[in-house]
Amino acid sequence: MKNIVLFVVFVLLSFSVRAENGHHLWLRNADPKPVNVVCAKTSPTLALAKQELQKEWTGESGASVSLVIKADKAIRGDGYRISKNAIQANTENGILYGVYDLLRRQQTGEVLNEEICNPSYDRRILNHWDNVDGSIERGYAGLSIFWRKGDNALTVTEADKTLWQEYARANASIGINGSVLNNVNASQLILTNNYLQRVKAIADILRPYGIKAYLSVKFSSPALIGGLKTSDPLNPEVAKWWKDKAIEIHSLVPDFGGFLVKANSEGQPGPQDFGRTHADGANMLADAVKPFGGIVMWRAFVYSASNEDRASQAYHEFMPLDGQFRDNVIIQVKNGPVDFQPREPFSPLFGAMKKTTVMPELQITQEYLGHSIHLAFLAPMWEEFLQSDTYQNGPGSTVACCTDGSIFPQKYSAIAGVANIGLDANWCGHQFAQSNWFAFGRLAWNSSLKSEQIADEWIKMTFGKSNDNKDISAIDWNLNFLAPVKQMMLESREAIVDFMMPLGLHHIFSANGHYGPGPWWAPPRMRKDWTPPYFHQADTLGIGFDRTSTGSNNLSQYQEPLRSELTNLSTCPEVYLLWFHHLPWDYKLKSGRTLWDELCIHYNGGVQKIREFQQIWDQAERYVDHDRFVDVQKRLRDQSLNALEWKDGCVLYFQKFSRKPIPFNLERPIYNLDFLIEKDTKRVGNYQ
Ligand code: BDP
Repeated sequence: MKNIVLFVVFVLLSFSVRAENGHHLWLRNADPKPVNVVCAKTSPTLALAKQELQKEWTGESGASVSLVIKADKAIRGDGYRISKNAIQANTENGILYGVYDLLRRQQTGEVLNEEICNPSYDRRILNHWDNVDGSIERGYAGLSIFWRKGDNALTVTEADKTLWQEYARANASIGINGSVLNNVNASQLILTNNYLQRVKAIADILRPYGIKAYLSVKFSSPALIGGLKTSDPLNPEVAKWWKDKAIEIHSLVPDFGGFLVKANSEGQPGPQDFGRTHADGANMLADAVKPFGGIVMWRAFVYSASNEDRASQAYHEFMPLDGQFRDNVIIQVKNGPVDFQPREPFSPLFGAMKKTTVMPELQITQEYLGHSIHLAFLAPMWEEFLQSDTYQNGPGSTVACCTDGSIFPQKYSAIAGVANIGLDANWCGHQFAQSNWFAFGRLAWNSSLKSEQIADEWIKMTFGKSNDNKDISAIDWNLNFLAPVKQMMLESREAIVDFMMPLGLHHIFSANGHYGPGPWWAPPRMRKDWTPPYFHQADTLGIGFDRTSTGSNNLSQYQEPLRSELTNLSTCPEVYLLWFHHLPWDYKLKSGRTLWDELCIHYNGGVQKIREFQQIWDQAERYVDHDRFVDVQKRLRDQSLNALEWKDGCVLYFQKFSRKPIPFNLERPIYNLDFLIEKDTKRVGNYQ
């Protein structure tokens, strides 16, 4: 009897824990009302649309909603016309997106008049850097949801299917319609039949949710698994091998989306191994997938150990090829020219390649923003990037406009985000990291959305139902939970920039973990462009990377008048100062203070912000379920400690060059530099 009681208690406990462990993401409606859904057609996708309405409806009780597929020129692609009681679209996916939108507006209380909503980008894709052994490159939320190792690695279980379906639903609810299922550092195994069978199983689950599967491929696959002597893209046998492979994939996955390729980058094979160009390689693959409507996303993340500024290399490699790519090739370009730093200017390739389709690649996983420990809401970073004016087609040529088809004629438009999803119960490691998955989908759908709105929606949907049993009024909740938490989210990325690398500093991480500070990190035999001193260039005279014409001249890759604005010290935004300029320690900033003092103030300000976030969150306890509250609270404490290490490490290290005091009104360092360096060396080894 005692055992039975214990068992019941255990079951109840595990249910309540499960209920609020974050697994339900932003899809956690608790109180649905009856609704009558009218839809003349039937299909798996329409059935889902209907079911979602019936399960989640919180509009007027007993209302009737009609779902209508009807051609309408004002509606583009998977867009829809939405009103309180009807959704009209050209496609089934459009109906599904309209349904999720309607439900979202019900939950967030947004007023809804009749409206047409069209997607900014046609292809809104997650890139999973998941390895076929189940590990995830730069993943901080557990192992892969798609792959695992071991004897039964390829057996598809019911648990797999459930998880993939939950994943698909979450994606569809925010408009994501593509998933690249494996790492850009791809294993050739993915193209073997055993693995393709599992790809088929995944694609079958994703399909009704309107999501296409894509694969990353290794360029040398023909030689590695096809028994060919070469993988030269101009060799007819190689081209035939890829054509046959595309046929095989399409026989299993009829709506297969296409390939993503990292070639001749960081040791990956590519066409240049055979004296061919990126265009030769990409076009050969594009021809293979063309008959099935597939695309090739060819990454521009290329750089070598040459003397050329790393920020300039991709432009030099790709610009001469502009116009040489097939129309189903898209060049996938990271937002910044270096590598997903907490802040970078946009890559000069945006808008510059006028005869080639270009798509942005964002990083949702927080490789450089504190992994799953730091609270970083990334929508402000992406908004800043998408709204940056490239001037490539006159003023107003924002990155968004240069990539979504509104300026350049292009057959496809696409945007990708490197996923932050793993097997962790809450999918993303940090509860707040879910907001970045959400934000990516929302911005991919509507690139002009404001971060504020996205944060507002996410908080309401994610935490709005937690206080069911508590006596908390809407006014109280809005004032004392929604407003401060939203403020915290909106300031969180800038706080990280401040305590890690303010004023345009970049890539001053220790070793390749990309987590803690390491401005000092420069093992003698390491490639110079992989060490922080290459990027910060601190010396007794000053600090920063000179990218003007007296330095690397990377600025010449930007269009006028932006080039002059960034070159001219009086107009260069201070957030990019040390990205583009090497400046003396006593250079005067707009505040009237010296560069050194201002640098210290930013580092200090970043630390103080995280402490403010702790105060905000501690006061949120009443409004959040216990598990999620404690989880976030713990991580904020760790973030506070990390921020302090960053500040003390960087300020004390740079002080060796500036030889100036830390402004006396700022908090004093509590760490010694030697201690931090030693701690770091112990952690990463000394790489001799
Ligand atoms: C870098 C990551 C590395 C990736 C690479 C890429 O550190 O793990 O493989 O980007 O994007 O940021 O290919």
